[in-house]
Amino acid sequence: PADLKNVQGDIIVGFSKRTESSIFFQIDNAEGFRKQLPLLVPKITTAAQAADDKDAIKKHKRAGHKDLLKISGLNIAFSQSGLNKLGVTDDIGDAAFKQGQLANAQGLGDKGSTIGGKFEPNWIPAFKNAVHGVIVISGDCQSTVDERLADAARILKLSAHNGNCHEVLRLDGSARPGDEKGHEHFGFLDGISNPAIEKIDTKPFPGQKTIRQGIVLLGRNGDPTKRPSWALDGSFLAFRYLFQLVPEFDDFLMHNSIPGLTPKEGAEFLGARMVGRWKSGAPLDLAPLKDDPELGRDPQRNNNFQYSFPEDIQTQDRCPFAAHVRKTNPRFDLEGLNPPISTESRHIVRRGIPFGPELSRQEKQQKTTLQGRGLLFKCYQSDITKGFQFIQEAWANAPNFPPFKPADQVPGFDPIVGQAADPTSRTMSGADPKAATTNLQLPTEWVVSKGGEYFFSPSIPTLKSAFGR
Ligand code: N7H
Repeated sequence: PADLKNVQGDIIVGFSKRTESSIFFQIDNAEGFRKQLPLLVPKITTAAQAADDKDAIKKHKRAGHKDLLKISGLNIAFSQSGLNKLGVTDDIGDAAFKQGQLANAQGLGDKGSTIGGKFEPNWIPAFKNAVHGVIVISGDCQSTVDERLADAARILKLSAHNGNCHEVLRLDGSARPGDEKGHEHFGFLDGISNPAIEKIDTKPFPGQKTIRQGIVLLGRNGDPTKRPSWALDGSFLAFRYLFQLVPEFDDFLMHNSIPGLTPKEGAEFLGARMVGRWKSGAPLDLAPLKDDPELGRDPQRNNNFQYSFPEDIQTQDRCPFAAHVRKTNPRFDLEGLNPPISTESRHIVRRGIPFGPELSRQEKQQKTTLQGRGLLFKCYQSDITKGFQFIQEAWANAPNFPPFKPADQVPGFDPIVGQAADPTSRTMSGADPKAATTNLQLPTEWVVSKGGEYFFSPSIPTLKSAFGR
């Protein structure tokens, strides 16, 4: 098994964070960069340190302190073009990573236009040019992050003029304020369900799936692919810059409020049916009719479901087949088949953070987004082709998934992140449990992709030896 001291900390433990910045860079001087990289290693947060930080925060809270403990984390990862630039050209064995996200944009369903036979996604310019790597820095506040960044920039010679590398984009995320802490911008509690990793997360919560280390770490048990030796204990990071149209989402819920309830309750119910959880986090599979905030916040119970109630298997009574959490982690929908279809290799470790301001009064009144906000989506896996890319393309964007449902109830698209080539086909069934065969027409998109990239987050020994070169 992997030694926690050898693995970057955001992968298998995760940073404790109020705020997080991602600094995307291009390498200008490969030789200089390789020389400096080992010097950055003492500044990199390992999984062992991230675990200690978590314990320290728990103790700090338990001791009754109200202030935030000063904590930060720093990790680094490289795209295929970045590895090429560094002269690291061995085949790492993941088609999606090697291709890069820009070439995958159309496959993922991102919107764009075809110019001269070539597809151009509606992405921000930075992601349409080469991004060689990303430094991810988290902390209790912005000044902690800035301090760590200044340190890393000095070591790597990250500079606009005559450095080894220069910044092409910086994206800042932060937890939402007050009671919305831990909730994403549509208002739903996030970060509830992540897989437990064998021999690392030894006390999984009820219902939490334990996966082999090789599903997240390259070269470990469960990773069937032949990898270069420098890839051991690294992980792929899929980064997505996803904007969320919050007032438009809220307005849709009000307009399509589920009948038989007050308009507000019906809107809330519809939102829950789309996500598969109530805003509190309570899963529909356990609380199908009414929110249960206590269940939502209880880690002993809020993940302990499988879509395995007898009535789940052929109906959408408790949770729509297309609900975001059911689409992206179908549990018993595949593992309960005879013979079972294993979902182990489809698991990803999610580490996103929201970005952008709270809704303004004007946005609420006009029911229109006027300021950019959304999710800096990040997930780790040992294979992007089997993980993020597969979940997006073969599940969220696939109307017939999950399989074996009543013939008149095609699940439809994941209403949150499912992307349809033809927007008129973007529908879901089962939004209203009392009219499960009715297809609800969804707007073209509420989650708008403005770019992203696939990165490889190397082990500590590999960083120390600058990929053994
Ligand atoms: Fe999703 N949301 O607010 O609706 N997600 N997600 N996600 N997501 C989850 O269970 C959301 C996105 C997964 O194990 C929750 O921890 C939003 C992408 C997976 O039961 C909520 C965006 C992909 C899970 C959201 C977004 C995924 C999951 C419930 C974009 C992969 C775990 C909290 C802006 C392609 C499912 C929780 C499980 C959970 C939302 C993106 C995947 C509330 C707003 C792109 C695997």
